[in-house]
Amino acid sequence: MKTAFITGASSGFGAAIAEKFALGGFRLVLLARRTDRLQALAKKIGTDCHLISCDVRDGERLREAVATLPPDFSQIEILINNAGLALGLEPAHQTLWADWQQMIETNCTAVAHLTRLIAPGMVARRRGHIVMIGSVAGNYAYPGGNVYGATKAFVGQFSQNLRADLSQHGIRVTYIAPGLSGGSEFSEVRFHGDAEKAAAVYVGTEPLLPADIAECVDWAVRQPAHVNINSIELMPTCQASGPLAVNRSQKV
Ligand code: NDP
Ligand code: 8X3
Repeated sequence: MKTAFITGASSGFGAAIAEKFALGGFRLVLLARRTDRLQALAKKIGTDCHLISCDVRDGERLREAVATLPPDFSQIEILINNAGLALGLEPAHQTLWADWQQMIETNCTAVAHLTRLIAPGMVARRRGHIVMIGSVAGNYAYPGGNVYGATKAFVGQFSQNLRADLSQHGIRVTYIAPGLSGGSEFSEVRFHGDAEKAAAVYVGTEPLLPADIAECVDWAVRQPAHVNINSIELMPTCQASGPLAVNRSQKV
C-alpha cells in the first residue's frame, strides 16, 4: 500500500485529495493545525491515517513530525504540498506586513522545508512524486495579488528546479495551478473571517470545486512511472486571463 503525505488536509483541496486517495487505496499522512477536522476526515474516509497536528511554520515541530513517522507511514511515496493561504486583497502599499510574512512563511518557507525533509528518503528509494499546489495567481498578475501571487510563482519555479535535480533519481514533480475555486475556506481566510466579502467572490460564477483539483492530482499521480506531468493550469470556464492594461488617466 502506497503512502501519501498531504498538507492542509483539514479543509478544501487537501481534504478532497485525501478522500480521492483513500478510494484509491492509499495510506495517508494528514497534516494541518486543526486536529478535530483531521480526526473527522479520518473517520469519514476510513483508510489507514496518521494525523499530524502542526503549524507548518514551526520548523522544529515539522522536523520532529517527519522524524517520528510510524514505520508503516515513513516511506512517503507521494507528497502533496497543499497547505497555503492568501491574506488580504489590498494594494501593495496598504497591506499588513504580518500578512505578507505569514504567506511567505507558509507558502514558500514551509513548502521548501517539508520538501527538503521528505526528498532524501524518496531519492534513497528511487521512488516518489512531489505535487505542488500553486495558483493562477503565480502565473498572471491581478490587483491585490501582490505577495500571494509571488509566493505561488516561487512554488512554480521551485517545482521546475526540483525536477532538474530529482529526475535523475526517478522522482516526479508536478505543479498544479488552479484558478477561482469555491467550496473551501480560501476566501474566508483571505478576508480574515469576513463571510460576506468571501461569498461575494463567487457571486454569478460557477467556480472550480475541491473535487476538480483532487481529480487532476489523482490523474497526475496515476500516470505510468515513465510519465511526468510537469504542470497543469485549470480555471473555471467563467474565468480567463485579462489583457495587459494601460492606465492613461494619470500623469506621473
Ligand atoms: P482552505 O483554506 O480551505 O485550506 C487550506 C489548508 O491549509 C487548510 O487545511 C489549513 O489547515 C492549511 N493550512 C494553512 N495554514 C497552515 C499552517 N500554517 N500550518 C498547517 N496547515 C495550514 O483553502 P484551499 O483548499 O482552497 O487551498 C489549498 C491550497 O490551494 C492553498 O495553497 C491555496 O493557496 C491554493 N489555491 C486555492 C485556490 C482557491 O481559489 N481556493 C485556487 C488556487 C490555489 P488548518 O487551518 O487546519 O491549519
Ligand atoms: C487562488 C486563485 O485567483 O484568488 O489562488 O488568486 S485567485
